[in-house]
Amino acid sequence: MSYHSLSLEEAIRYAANLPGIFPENADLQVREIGDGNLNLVFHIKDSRSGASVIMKQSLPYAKVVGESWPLTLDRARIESEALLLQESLCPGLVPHVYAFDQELALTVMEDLSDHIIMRKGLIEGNRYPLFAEHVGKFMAHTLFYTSDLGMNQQAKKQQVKRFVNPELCKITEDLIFDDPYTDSSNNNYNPLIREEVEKLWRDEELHLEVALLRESFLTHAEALLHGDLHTGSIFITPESTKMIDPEFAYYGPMGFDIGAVVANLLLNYAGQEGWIKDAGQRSEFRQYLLDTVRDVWGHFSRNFVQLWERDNVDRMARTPGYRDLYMKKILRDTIGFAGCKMVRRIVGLAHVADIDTIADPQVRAHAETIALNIGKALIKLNRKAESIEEVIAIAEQYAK
Ligand code: SR1
Ligand code: MG
Repeated sequence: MSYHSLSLEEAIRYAANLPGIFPENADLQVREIGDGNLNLVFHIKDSRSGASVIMKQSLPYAKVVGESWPLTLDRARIESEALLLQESLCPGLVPHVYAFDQELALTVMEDLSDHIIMRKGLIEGNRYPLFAEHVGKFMAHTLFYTSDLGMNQQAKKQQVKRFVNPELCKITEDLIFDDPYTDSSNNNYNPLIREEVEKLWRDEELHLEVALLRESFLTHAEALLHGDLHTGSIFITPESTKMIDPEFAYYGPMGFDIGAVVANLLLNYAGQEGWIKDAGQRSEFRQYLLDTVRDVWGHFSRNFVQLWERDNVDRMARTPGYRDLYMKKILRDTIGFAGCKMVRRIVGLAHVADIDTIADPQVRAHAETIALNIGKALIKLNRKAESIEEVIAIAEQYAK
């Protein structure tokens, strides 16, 4: 079938013909449930057997903007290949891919309807005690085993080729590392914080740090990243965590993924201004979020060091002192990228519901200012940071 976006009826017909998924007499029901910025997502369920799948189809443009922003369909191949690779490195932490159709840019995968999007869960005030362990393991395994530390270095170069993703990287380069720092027509911010935004545009010390982080994003092909690991790309229950949506996957600096997780926990932290009214309860939930930031870094770094000791393929990586310097660099990158990812969600094109759906514009502006201040402070800290505790101290300082 040549490429066109599927109608609901076509999606059902397509699903019915998938080998080995639905029984002959299936009564398939379909809903389009895509709420992201880029794709169609069909949920297809057999009302008789209860069997179900997700079919995700890439559109040839960015849905969030419209047809005026064309976007490669190759991102569907990248996503399905990344999911398969991640599953092989980290079974149970990503949805299983049943099939991929290159023509239609369509991936058929495991239905995770018993999970919820983590961003929604955090807005509702839910806690996820296993999240830090799961995401820390996911990042350590996927980043270590796709890097020059954990795989054959010539095979890695071939793998870099498979995951060259210029159009999606360009979105990140513009939306995260450029637009927010100038008066770009892509920007989108609450007029009540205009003064804060103008300060950001004039802050040359900040711009220098962002330029260095941008350089790292452009040039440091350290490992295969998820590339967009925010809490909207995570399906969760108290027992289970699944990382979804790696269409931005490419070879880049490891701290970019870890920074995305940290940033999105801190965006929710800032957004709590508008969610939990009782000051005591708000501060307790915020404490939980900060503990989670600490634990995400802790689980990631412990897992990564363990893999380094056990499975490192590079003799020179055993040089005394090298591992500690490497870990410090990942920490510093994590902090810098976390800061950039917070700032972009306040000033840039695409925002987050944790803050954007706060109804009262004054309360929203307060939450936005907290997020912006934390983000800027993290960016300025990045090259000097020694410990994740400094991130926690910054968050506490600006939420006072
Ligand atoms: C035009 S796409 C906007 C954003 O949505 C995705 O989730 C990425 O974060 C991207 O920057
Ligand atoms: Mg996405």
